[in-house]
Amino acid sequence: MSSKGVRIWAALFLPIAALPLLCAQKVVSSVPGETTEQYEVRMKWWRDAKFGIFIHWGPVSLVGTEIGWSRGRQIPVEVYDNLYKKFNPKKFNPKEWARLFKDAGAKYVVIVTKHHDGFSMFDSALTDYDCMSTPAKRDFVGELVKACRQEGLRVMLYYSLCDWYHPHYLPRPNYIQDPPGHQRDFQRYLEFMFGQIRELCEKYRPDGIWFDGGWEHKPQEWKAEELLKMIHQILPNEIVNNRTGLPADYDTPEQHVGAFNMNRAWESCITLGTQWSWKPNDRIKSLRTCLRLLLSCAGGDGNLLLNVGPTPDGEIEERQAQRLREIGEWLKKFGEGVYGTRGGPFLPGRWGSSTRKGNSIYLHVFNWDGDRLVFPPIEAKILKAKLLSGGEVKVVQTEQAITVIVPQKYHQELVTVIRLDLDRPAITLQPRQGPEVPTPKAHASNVFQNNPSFGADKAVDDDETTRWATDYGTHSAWLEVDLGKPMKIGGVKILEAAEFGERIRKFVVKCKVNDEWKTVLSGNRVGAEFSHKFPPVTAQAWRLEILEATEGPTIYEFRLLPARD
Ligand code: H79
Repeated sequence: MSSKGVRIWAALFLPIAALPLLCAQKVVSSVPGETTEQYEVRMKWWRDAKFGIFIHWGPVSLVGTEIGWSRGRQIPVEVYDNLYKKFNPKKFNPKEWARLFKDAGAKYVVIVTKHHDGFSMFDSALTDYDCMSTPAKRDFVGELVKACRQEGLRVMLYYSLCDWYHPHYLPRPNYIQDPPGHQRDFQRYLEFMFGQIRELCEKYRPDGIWFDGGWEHKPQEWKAEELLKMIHQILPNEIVNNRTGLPADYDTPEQHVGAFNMNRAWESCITLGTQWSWKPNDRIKSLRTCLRLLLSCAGGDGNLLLNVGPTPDGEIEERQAQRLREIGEWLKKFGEGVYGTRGGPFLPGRWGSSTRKGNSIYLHVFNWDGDRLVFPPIEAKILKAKLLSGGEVKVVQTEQAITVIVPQKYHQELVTVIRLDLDRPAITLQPRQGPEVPTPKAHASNVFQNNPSFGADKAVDDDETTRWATDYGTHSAWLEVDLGKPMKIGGVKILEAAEFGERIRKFVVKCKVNDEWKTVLSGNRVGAEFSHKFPPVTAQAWRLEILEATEGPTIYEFRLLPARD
């Protein structure tokens, strides 16, 4: 039987006394022959951390386009490759950055040392295309590593295997023309790459390497096994991600939350804005969304690696910095349900997510079914329930269900946190479905090119990265929402995709009472974020009527806020 087969079989039938035996089994990891127990010891800090910060920074930040990808596309190669001569981040203060990451509640950072564009942000003896050739002449990576360590943060280094700058990298990017007679020799690139990774390990002694850009070659072509062996010879406890093409220690879903998985470590990397490297006037995700991402990752037994893109001056812009501090403030109050937890037992969903530690289950609730949530039953007895975010919670446990009741006035706009204390370790519970909450149904007068990616439902999916859009030339439109049952609503929040212009110039919000549409709110501009409270009304059907728009209106979120009185 395969080792995976043994593990699944064992998990189902073996008594707890057999656990040490289980741990002797081999695991899929970056260290050949490692046992599950050895793997878990090596991964412990990373598993407990739950939250890390990703940093994408380089000469490209001067032009504000995407790192790596904009070379030879939006930015001509000759321009891109000479940006480093002007890269002089006068305000770069690594201690301030490290303090900010610490204040955000992050436990580790991942620093881009070389992206696909080939520029080394560390002092490399193997190339002059590095930070020491900038007017700043500073080892940005080195300074940052030191400052982060001083704040007690773990440090991992990002390294792109693909390198579209190196003269011996293959395949040659189609926007590059080699001088006549130049023969590319991939082996020479590999020597350079191995050399740089050796430099990173020996010089900065990171806690892990975060590879990227492996998709242009098979792991064998990268000599990935040899690469991991070299890394572990220098640093035996190193953690390595899966992007050499070998599975190594953990999976890396990008720009989305990974699926629930207790058997394989994973980390979602997600941008705080919409781009990896600095983009001026970028849209920054709301605090609610950031917490939702963090808690969905934790609830799925994964980590969140949240990306910041510092400015060309060397600052983390105030809007990003503020969001990080807000996350940190929240974590100071509610971190006990995040750090050191495992995901489950209830699967994450629209309702929220759950984590567990010791004898406790933490429920992180984002959406309710009225004043309650109905969970499937669990084998353990609930001894106590506490509403950590303030107020009173009532829990009714039967053989059929667990009903968690919290009066609407205690529902938090960010997230409501409940701790259930059990009569046994929460980790003994098998994962199971979470509660169902009604999903609003939406339809609209017009959808951009009838494209479902811009459908009316995108305005009520509680995801501010997707939007409802209308056709060009649309100057009025409506969006109708059916909540599934009558709900007492006390306000709205509307997020317009204002980066395309504040198109809405006149609108009303209506609800259907006794078969008649009643106006509860009227206004002019909406903009990036519009919130308004009104006297509570109980209704099932709601409408946003856009009476005047300069161009086809488009909306990320139309959220009806439950009345809290
Ligand atoms: O470093 C970050 C990204 O630059 C890098 N991985 C994260 C951590 C990455 N490398 N490749 N990809 C992401 C996939 C890229 C896809 C796209 Fe594109 C790049 C979509 C838009 C820009 C290529 C260019 C495909 C469409 C345009």
